[in-house]
Amino acid sequence: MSSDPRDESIQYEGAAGGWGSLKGMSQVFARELSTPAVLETLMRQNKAGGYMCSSCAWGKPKEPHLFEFCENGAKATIWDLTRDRCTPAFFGDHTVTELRSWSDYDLEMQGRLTEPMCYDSASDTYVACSWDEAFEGIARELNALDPKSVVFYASGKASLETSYLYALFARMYGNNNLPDSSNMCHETTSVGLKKVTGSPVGTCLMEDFEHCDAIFYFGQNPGTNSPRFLHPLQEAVKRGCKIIVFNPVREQGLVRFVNPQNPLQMLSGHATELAHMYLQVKPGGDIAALMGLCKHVLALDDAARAAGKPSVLDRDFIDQHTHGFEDFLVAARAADWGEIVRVSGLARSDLEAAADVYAAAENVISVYGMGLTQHVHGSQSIGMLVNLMLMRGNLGRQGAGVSPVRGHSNVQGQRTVGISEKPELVPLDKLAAMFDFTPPRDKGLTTVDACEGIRDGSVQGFVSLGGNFVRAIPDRDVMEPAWRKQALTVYIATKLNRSHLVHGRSSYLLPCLVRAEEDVQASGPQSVSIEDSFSHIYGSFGKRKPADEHLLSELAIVAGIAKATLPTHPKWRWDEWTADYSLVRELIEKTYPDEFHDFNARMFQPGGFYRGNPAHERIWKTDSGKAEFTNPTVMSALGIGDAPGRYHLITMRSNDQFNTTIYGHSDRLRGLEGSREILLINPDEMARAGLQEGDVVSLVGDAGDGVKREVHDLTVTPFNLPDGCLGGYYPEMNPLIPLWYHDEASKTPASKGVPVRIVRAAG
Ligand SMILES: Nc1nc2c(c(=O)[nH]1)N[C@H]1C(S)=C(S)[C@@H](COP(=O)(O)OP(=O)(O)OC[C@H]3O[C@@H](n4cnc5c(=O)[nH]c(N)nc54)[C@H](O)[C@@H]3O)O[C@H]1N2
Ligand SMILES: Nc1nc2c(c(=O)[nH]1)N[C@H]1C(S)=C(S)[C@@H](COP(=O)(O)OP(=O)(O)OC[C@H]3O[C@@H](n4cnc5c(=O)[nH]c(N)nc54)[C@H](O)[C@@H]3O)O[C@H]1N2
Ligand SMILES: [Mo]
Repeated sequence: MSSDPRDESIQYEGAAGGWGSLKGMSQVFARELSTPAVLETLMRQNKAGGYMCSSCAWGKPKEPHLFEFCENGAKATIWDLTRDRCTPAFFGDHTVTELRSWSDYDLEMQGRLTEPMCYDSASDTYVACSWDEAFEGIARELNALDPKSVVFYASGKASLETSYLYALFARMYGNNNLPDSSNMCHETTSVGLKKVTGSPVGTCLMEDFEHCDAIFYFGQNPGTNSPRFLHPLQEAVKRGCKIIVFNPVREQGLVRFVNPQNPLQMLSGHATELAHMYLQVKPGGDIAALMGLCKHVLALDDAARAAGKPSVLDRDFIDQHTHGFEDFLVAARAADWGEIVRVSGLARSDLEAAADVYAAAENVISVYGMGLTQHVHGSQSIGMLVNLMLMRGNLGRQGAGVSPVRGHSNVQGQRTVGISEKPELVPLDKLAAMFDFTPPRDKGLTTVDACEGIRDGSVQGFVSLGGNFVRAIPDRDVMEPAWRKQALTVYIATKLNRSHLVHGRSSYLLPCLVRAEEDVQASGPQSVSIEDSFSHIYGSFGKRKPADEHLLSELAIVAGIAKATLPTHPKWRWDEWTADYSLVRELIEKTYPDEFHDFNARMFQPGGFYRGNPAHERIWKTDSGKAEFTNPTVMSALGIGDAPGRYHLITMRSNDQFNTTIYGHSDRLRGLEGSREILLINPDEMARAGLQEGDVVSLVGDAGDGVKREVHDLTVTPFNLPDGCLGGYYPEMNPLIPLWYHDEASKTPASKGVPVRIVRAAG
């Protein structure tokens, strides 16, 4: 396929941003946007002293724009601040069995939950209860269960303060079963990047984007998932920085962009062309593509040295800071161009041209998202990406580094303050001393482990701090029935979703405040804090009137459950912590003094405060004490290879959704409107398969394990994609992903290369 970003193709070619993004927002939310309080909230979004958007984890600049929000951040805020309410009367009118037949969209459209609800099996409805009844009921169930059989999931939004107490409570209760949405997302980074750089998070700061000469951009879709990233990308391109994109899909956000904050661009409609080269790599083809880049950089180095010119490699850096280079050299020289081209689906000349850009650039940043992490060998792709960066010392200096773009607004921070199933990552000795208890030391359950436990009955209780777990996980058709065999499910949530209806024998729905809302406790109004993709911590202060008088903050709910469940202890001050969150920040500071010193004083600093990252300082906390070159054991990141009739399915997000929350049916930036029940496939593959546009087909799993996996009624839609792959939406496609199909190192489900076959509808 062409690498020319201006190429016309069978999909929307308008720019990202521009009038479209304003229209996208106002069409969906005309009614809410007319409310002055909503506009006032948006004006405070992502600004020092304001409130931090609950959508993505992109950084909040020191000098914010007048409107420091994007189309999708605004949608998330407005979605939270809806006027609709899902009250006890609603639950009285509908049995849970009936509600299970509703669409996910219709469930969330009922609006904000208002009162704590408890499942009543006699009437098959959720009925209102008091907070005390909820806490005591949950405590009774938890105390009747084996602590090892209970899971404490978190979905990446809740604040640092709440997350710290949540993890503490799980450990006091007796387990490390603290999977996070990160286990379906960037856990490949937490494990894979840590292995080679010693740091589980990105090494870049936001300022680095002002100093880079090239950006190598893998499998992340900023136009939809982190739109404020388009501003620094546009500025970088204007400075002459070259962006090289590797993505099977031509995402418009990376092709061209009209800045909605720039009146001249808005009026003239003049877009900035972003991608210098757009390489439509095959799903899972990144290891091969990166190997091609590395091979060509080596060839350039050989040629330079033969000609008596300076080395293309940063040999001083390699000698001083890395381990394993000689072995990697052997592997890279041995790698076969034929295989690289076949697996990546890219032309050798394109890879060489991209490597020329890499070698000519003084400073390079690599960016990546789910396109790398959600593969069976995703951690090896990250290893290969770091190999490329290490060759020219592009780590730990200004304008260079690795920048994974995280998902939920505080997903990185939740890990920082102890939500982790990996006890070795948590300062347990310190917690033991601070709180006078014996923390469990055994390994906790990841998301996939938790699912296996639910399937085989060993997990009997599931507490969910946000999220919509049963919709987000693989193998939905196996998991949903198994889910209901649990003794207890507890959901701390803002809106009704599918997971709440697939409940355990005893089940509680606990409605909470959102981040934009005022949180008043005994000591007065409270603020909370979050961490972004660049390891910066920000305070957030909500001002909106709460959606309902019965709502509690997430922190108060967690503390309420903990207090009711655990014995009293003079050091376990749940009421005091709830009354004054600055006391919780003091605990965080005491637990992590290097990162969080002067936490309360620094949290509202413009641009946030940096908690530091050793790899950014070229301190490598790896086994060898150096940054690691690694040799991939495979060329394709896919877990299951090609076979006749088999396709590799990419499950993707539309522009009108936040994960399992569907705002509407417009995927504007891809030119796809009106339906999510579609199957994207390129016209050549359509012809080979004898399919016509508009045909209705099914997808069936092709993982070879004998388990039946199916999704029906998908409309065939021609789309610009590489051969051999298909596109469809997450979460609709989740029944097709086998639970065991995950990254080998981190167990992140491999949602981007799912083996499937197309089956025509009968008749
Ligand atoms: N508006 C909005 N914002 C969001 C979210 C949302 O749903 N809506 N979700 C949030 C969350 S939790 C997360 S994790 C992030 C997710 O943000 P992203 O990391 O952008 O995740 P995806 O949209 O799932 O997919 C990323 C890209 O990977 C490409 N891709 C697929 N397979 C491959 C491959 O094999 N190789 C390469 N190179 N590319 C591939 C896809 O075409 C797609 O463009 O966004 C966060 N922000
Ligand atoms: N096939 C496929 N599957 C995937 C992915 C994929 O790309 N493809 N992506 C994966 C990724 S990256 C992720 S992160 C997971 C996401 O998985 P989750 O994080 O579990 O799911 P979300 O859809 O983000 O959760 C939405 C729900 O959270 C609740 N909620 C919203 N705001 C708040 C709040 O402020 N507080 C509380 N307590 N609750 C709130 C609402 O009730 C809402 O219904 O899905 C994963 N699953
Ligand atoms: Mo995510």
